[in-house]
Amino acid sequence: MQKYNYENLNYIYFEDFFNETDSEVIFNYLVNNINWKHDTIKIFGKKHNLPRLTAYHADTGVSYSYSGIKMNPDPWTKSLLKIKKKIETFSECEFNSVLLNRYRNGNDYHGYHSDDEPCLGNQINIASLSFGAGRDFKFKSKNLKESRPKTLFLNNGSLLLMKHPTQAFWLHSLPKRMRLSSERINLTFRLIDKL
Ligand SMILES: O=C(O)CCC(=O)C(=O)O
Repeated sequence: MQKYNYENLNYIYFEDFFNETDSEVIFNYLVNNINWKHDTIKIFGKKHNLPRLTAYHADTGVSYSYSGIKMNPDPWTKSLLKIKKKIETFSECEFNSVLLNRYRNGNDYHGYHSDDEPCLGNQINIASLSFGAGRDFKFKSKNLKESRPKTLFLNNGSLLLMKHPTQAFWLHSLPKRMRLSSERINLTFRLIDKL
């Protein structure tokens, strides 16, 4: 387990949060049982497909809006709830929603952003689980003087707990990896204010 807390970048990375067997079972469950959507976003008035598939599960009435997309929740499944409980016990944080991202191959990606929407409050802790292909994950400071990004390699079965105040000071991204043909699924658990 790697703990990092320096210059407001505060995270815990747990490489083997799930063992290989459990990770494979969970990956297959997610591929076959989640209702994956291909959303579009508008950039300068033009519609673009998101470069990944997504899904969103949460407590009743807990919707999530980001980048102009409003996600209404599907209910928790038994398996997602079991995973949520395990993460809550480990992190001592409470979560009421999970955003799922499915990267079909190395062409799918997530651009730099921070998860700092007002509905997340001002003490934001986010638990991020990875299954399938390992991918680089980058942190970049919002302070332009510190321009060098930091890279973490997110393994199959790993947990990255991004703790307060990371989202206020750092952006993160999952860059393209052109030669990669295998899939990765990411689950980010959040605590969202119910409107
Ligand atoms: O796939 C990842 O590891 C990143 C996901 C992410 O940044 C997000 O859902 O906000």
